[in-house]
Amino acid sequence: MTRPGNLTIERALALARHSDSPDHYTRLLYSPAHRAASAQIQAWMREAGMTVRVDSVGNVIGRYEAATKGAKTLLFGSHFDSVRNGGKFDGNLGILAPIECVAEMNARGERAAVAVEIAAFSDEEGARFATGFLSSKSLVGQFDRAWLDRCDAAGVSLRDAMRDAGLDPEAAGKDALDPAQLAGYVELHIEQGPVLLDAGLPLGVVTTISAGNRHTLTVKGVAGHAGTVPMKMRHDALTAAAEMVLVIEKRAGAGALVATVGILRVHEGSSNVIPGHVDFTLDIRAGDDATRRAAEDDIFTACEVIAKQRGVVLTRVRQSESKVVRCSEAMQLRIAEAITAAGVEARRLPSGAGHDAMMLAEICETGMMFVRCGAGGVSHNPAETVSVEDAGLAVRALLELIRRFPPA
Ligand code: HGY
Ligand code: MN
Ligand code: MN
Ligand code: MN
Repeated sequence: MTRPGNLTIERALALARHSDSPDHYTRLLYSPAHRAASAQIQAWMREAGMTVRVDSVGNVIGRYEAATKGAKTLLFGSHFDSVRNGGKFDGNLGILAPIECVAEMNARGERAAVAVEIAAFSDEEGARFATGFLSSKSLVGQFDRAWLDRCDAAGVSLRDAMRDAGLDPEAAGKDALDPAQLAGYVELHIEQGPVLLDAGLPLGVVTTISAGNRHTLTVKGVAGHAGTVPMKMRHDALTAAAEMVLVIEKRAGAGALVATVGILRVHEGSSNVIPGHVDFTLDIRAGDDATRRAAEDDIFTACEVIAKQRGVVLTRVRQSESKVVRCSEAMQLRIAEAITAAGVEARRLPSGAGHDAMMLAEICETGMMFVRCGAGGVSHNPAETVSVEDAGLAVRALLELIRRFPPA
């Protein structure tokens, strides 16, 4: 085996060159770069001795047979779409490291007691259609056909984008996995935070995955001439939204949750027009659902008061919701044993980020293994980085996990 982790890191950097933008890494669902990345992942899976299929929403699923026919399947996976101007390892690492493992086993003619599948999910971030976890939801039978009518910023519907990508929207979501075939799901992912870095540890075992709701809030005021309308007579949609954004930040600062306004759009904006129509996104997360719900109630009540005071109209849509997920104890133990066998202390920690594992947890024993993030633990940022050593230890630990997995 070449130095474990080398192949994974090299390929992550190569895969990031399939980007929608020439000057930073962005890969949105079904874009030309997304399709090129899909083809590249398929080629690497075949090279590793896997058979490959592409499902109804563009998930790429590689399969490496077990030593005996009829064995259950241990599924690995993560996503190959990205946020805008993202990091090269978010998602991709959880596809490429398991491929390196299978390539190593294949080179030795080695088979495990379970079949190994790797799912490269086509859309986890939801950056194009605001449909978080679309493709893992589809794989667990939760595809929402209403998503087909959602449009991206250019007005292209998911339905048309699927057709352009050679997929049949009518077939979307009709090929969910059979849970009875699964021995479990394990997602390798970068931590996207500083905990392992601060602890001086390369790998971790995820205990819970915090849940996030995503909303779009729309503020309608009165557009007007920037030069003639006195300040006191304005119903400025943008200053109302700005006050709401600061209220959101203040409420989240009250503790035990995080809230982010990642996108704010002034519709038909001009420098000499008082904004009449603004919308903004709200991503709100907490370690438990009750805390998050209470914060949502407080925030929406406070925003309504601001709207009334400023004579603007506030409407809101919840784009997606997810519940806090506890990784299965059995899988946490298996992952911890594998990490220990790779010669590393197995630290347990929660995940503040959401992951496809949240969806798979609904149908099978699910766990996650974290890899230390360099550069201060930053992620969703081009500075995101992982060392070859840590990727190598992750490959070693995953191989231990596969080799120890009992015939289910
Ligand atoms: O938003 C998240 O937590 C993940 O990166 N989709
Ligand atoms: Mn992400
Ligand atoms: Mn991710
Ligand atoms: Mn994720």
